[in-house]
Amino acid sequence: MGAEVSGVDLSEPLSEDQLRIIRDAWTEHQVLVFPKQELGPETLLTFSRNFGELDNFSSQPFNRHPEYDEIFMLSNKPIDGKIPPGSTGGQNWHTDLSYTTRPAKATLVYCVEKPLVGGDTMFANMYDAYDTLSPVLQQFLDNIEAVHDVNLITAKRPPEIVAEFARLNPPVVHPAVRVHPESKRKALYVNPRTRCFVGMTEAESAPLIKYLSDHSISPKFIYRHRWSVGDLVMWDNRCLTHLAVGDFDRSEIRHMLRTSTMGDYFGRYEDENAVAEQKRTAGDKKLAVELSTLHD
Ligand SMILES: O=C(O)CCC(=O)C(=O)O
Ligand SMILES: [Fe+2]
Repeated sequence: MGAEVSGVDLSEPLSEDQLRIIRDAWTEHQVLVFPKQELGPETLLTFSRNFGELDNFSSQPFNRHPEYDEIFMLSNKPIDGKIPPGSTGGQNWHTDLSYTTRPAKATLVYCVEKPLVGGDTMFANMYDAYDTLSPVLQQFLDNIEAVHDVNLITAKRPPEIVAEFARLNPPVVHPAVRVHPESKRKALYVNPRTRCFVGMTEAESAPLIKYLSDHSISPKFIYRHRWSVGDLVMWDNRCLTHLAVGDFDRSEIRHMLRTSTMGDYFGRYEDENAVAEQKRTAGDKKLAVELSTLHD
């Protein structure tokens, strides 16, 4: 896992040949690092679109780029004197947007500014995590689903943002093991943001989720990226988990731009009826507002 790609300028349009080489290398290595790139929001978006339709981060009530819906800011750089609420670090191991019904495929992060020491990103290989389980546990996991819950994100954020984040993202169900559409390999899709297995109690699920989460971050399954300014790192959320290490001096700036491509796979809400009801009442309220403006 992890490969460095040199000899390409990502701010320029790429040929089909170059893109094929990048896509193949990505399938083979899961994390690609493109050092010494000079990208702005527009060129980052153009490059990212080569790997799929971009998420507009409507699931995120914070840290969105003021001009570009499809860019999320991983940044502790003050805006109008205030540090953004979702600033990086202090999170748990996860795979991007697993708390939505359409989890991310690729995530691309471009490093604009970084602290002198720390602020690395670590990646755990969920193919290896799966492959090294006993056949009996593999078979058990192959046949079950798990609930992913945004409330299990451990990041320090103001309570009103946490509440809005949860309102936007009701719990969802995904298989505990996913087959990667390109490599055809099985990858474990359980991590510390998994609340329980479908059909099992939380008490029954918790020790297994903890075991799998701990097992999947064995040092031999890890690539740790130590950032340099100008790095573009692109990873595959279908077969990896990652962690933004929150060990840096917060008086220093860590400023990165992120895009994510939307996955081809769809999960479902844990409680479809409650979500339909929530949408219906939200729709009713909107209709009431529209009608009242009509009458005015
Ligand atoms: O800041 C990082 O290194 C990664 C942050 C992250 O995990 C995310 O945005 O999903
Ligand atoms: Fe992430």
